[in-house]
Amino acid sequence: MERTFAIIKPDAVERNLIGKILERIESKGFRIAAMKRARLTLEQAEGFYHVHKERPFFKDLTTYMSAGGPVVLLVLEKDNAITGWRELMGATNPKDAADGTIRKEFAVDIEKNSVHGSDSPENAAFEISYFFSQTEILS
Ligand code: DGI
Repeated sequence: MERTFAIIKPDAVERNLIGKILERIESKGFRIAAMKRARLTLEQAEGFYHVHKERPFFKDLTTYMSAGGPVVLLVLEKDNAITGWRELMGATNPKDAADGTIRKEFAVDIEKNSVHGSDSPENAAFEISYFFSQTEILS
């Protein structure tokens, strides 16, 4: 059993898509091990996306993820959860996302792309501990 970290981003929360996205997650066999709503501060968003700090879109991304509205933070569990959640999310740019993926169905554009998912075991461990304490995660 593997854990990954997911965010339902401001664009999806604002459009009342939390339930539809959770339904997709659960129907693919993921267990929701932890979940909370939050409004990120700019500092939290900058720390979370620190690997992108030299990228041209860093300021827009962190501003969007903080000032854009509340998000839903999730820990998901399943065999091969990291890869499985990346597959269900689809490509970063919804124009490139495969049919049947969450981003293909719901994302607005490359920035407002509705969901986040960890891309490696190291990043999953960092991202889960960035937002959740051990006592908040129930297998
Ligand atoms: O892991 P992903 O979310 O699929 O993609 P990533 O880790 O390469 O980038 C993180 C987020 O940064 C992505 O979900 C949206 C944003 N982003 C990535 N590339 C671009 C971008 N935003 C803009 N505006 N332009 C980009 O080229």
